[in-house]
Amino acid sequence: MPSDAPVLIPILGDQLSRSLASLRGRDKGDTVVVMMEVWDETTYVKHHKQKIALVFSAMRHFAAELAEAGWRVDYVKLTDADNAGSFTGEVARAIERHSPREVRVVEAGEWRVQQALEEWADRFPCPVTILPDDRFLCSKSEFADWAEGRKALRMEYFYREMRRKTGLLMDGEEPEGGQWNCDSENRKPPKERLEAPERPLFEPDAITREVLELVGERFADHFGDLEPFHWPVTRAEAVQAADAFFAERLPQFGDYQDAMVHGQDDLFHSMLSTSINLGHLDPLDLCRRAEAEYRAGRAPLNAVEGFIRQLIGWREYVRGFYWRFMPGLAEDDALAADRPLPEFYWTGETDMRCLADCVRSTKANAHAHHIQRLMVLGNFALLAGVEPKAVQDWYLAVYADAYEWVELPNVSAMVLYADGGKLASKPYAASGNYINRMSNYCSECRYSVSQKTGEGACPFNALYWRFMDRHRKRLEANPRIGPIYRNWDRMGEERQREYLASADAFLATLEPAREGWAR
Ligand code: FAD
Ligand code: DLZ
Ligand code: SF4
Repeated sequence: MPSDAPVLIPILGDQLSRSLASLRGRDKGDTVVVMMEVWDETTYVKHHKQKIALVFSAMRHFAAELAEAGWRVDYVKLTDADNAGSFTGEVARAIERHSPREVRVVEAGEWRVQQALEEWADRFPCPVTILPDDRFLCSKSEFADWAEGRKALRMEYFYREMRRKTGLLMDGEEPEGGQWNCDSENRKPPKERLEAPERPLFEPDAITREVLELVGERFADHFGDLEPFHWPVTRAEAVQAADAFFAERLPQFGDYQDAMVHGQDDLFHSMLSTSINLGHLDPLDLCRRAEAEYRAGRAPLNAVEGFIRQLIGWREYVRGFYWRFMPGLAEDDALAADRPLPEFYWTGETDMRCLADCVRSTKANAHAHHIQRLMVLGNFALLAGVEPKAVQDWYLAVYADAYEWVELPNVSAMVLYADGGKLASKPYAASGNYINRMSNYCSECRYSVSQKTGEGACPFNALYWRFMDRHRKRLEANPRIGPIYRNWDRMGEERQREYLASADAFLATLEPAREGWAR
């Protein structure tokens, strides 16, 4: 190996941070960065077209910025004739081109990819160093220490640790305002004419247009609309999106965090998850900015605490949870759910207005907000007993912010209770009442939310009781659910039979998804 052999730094598509551990402090003259567009990553599930375009465009912009800053960047396009199709294949080719003295890579976000990285040391002729991804506040080992010996891993207690660790919204040893969690102040139903300020929409530049053309040609059979495409694809654009969120949406983010309005796809949400997950925005920076808005009196505590809780609470927590329970988490099926995913998850063709609107937004924008994902799309999959693998594939395929480390705990544990309750103290199961309270969907739905059984009744109502009845053995002892069974028992057998018959009749109308949508 020549004495001037460089260090090879592979950067994966969700590692687009200038302060990435593998780049930090490195001598540019002694380094080759390799970035790779590969078929394996685009097709391990058939991602929404906008997600592929977003990742490729962001990667190409990042490579150009690194090159402009003086780094030597070797960028492999999907269309390169010799493209090996996988990270391992492409790094092997890069090693042939550059004869590096070492490969240094930051650990992968997804278990699947990390397995491949861990084989590199045996496969390649030079040493391979895998660095921890320190863009997270809580390392994998810190989470494991926190989880050790606990029977239940409740996010709330983890979150308090993260508040103490960062000092965010702390008043000495106590939480600012006297309570850790303003969740109960994050549930205002939408007002008649609830309208959120427009968010910045980014027009595709020449790099993005080239990518859009590529995706349109090569991934035509993937789910979702490719255009209009307005995602931020650079750090500068992501910062602009964050600025607009803090200035215009944050103050009402708290009140309407759980609200849903037909046709309004993001309300007061930040729409920053894609930029955070790609590495363009640092979650801790965002939390500090949110806190500054509160301290300056420009945003109320319920908004700022709610936002910070999502980032240093839920986001960090699900990442720790993922690594603690993989690979088993992907196989969990505590409720033995075995129904195929209904076709309407892909087409949006259903008379259930709430579901149709959530799928519409998913298809058009590669996005739906949290309560749509949890309490409409997720709630239906839970109540109908859809098999976890099919639900996981769907969520991983359809959202522009989806990476397995964040998608899987949300889907398997939070939505489907497939982990048997390690994450949530009870299933997030709800009847039509909840959706009616938190949205304006029901007033124009062909189903009646107040009707409990029969052909015109909101299907969520009977499905809810069917779910409760089926899982009584497991759930009745749960102090948060047990009392619900008193209501069920009071109905009497005949009424119960009507509920169950209604649910079964509805389920019998569901068309299973055709093959080939997700994989
Ligand atoms: P905001 O409402 O503005 O929240 C701010 C930020 O908090 C988000 O950008 C995100 O980074 C973080 N956050 C909020 N909730 C969660 C959560 N439950 N878990 C982790 N981070 C959270 N988020 C993803 O980033 N990728 C996914 O693949 C993903 N899959 C999900 C699947 C299901 C079934 C559910 C219920 C939630 C999922 N989420 C996922 C979490 C959440 O829905 C999205 O992060 C959010 O909708 C993104 O929009 P936003 O940036 O406007 O979020
Ligand atoms: C999501 C994605 C896609 C669609 N394509 C690529 C790609 O071609 N090259 C790449 O480096 N990353 C891509 N990604 C993101 C990766 O899937 C992501 O970095 C890993 O899954 C993290 O473990
Ligand atoms: Fe959804 Fe039921 Fe309301 Fe229709 S009535 S929008 S199906 S909750």
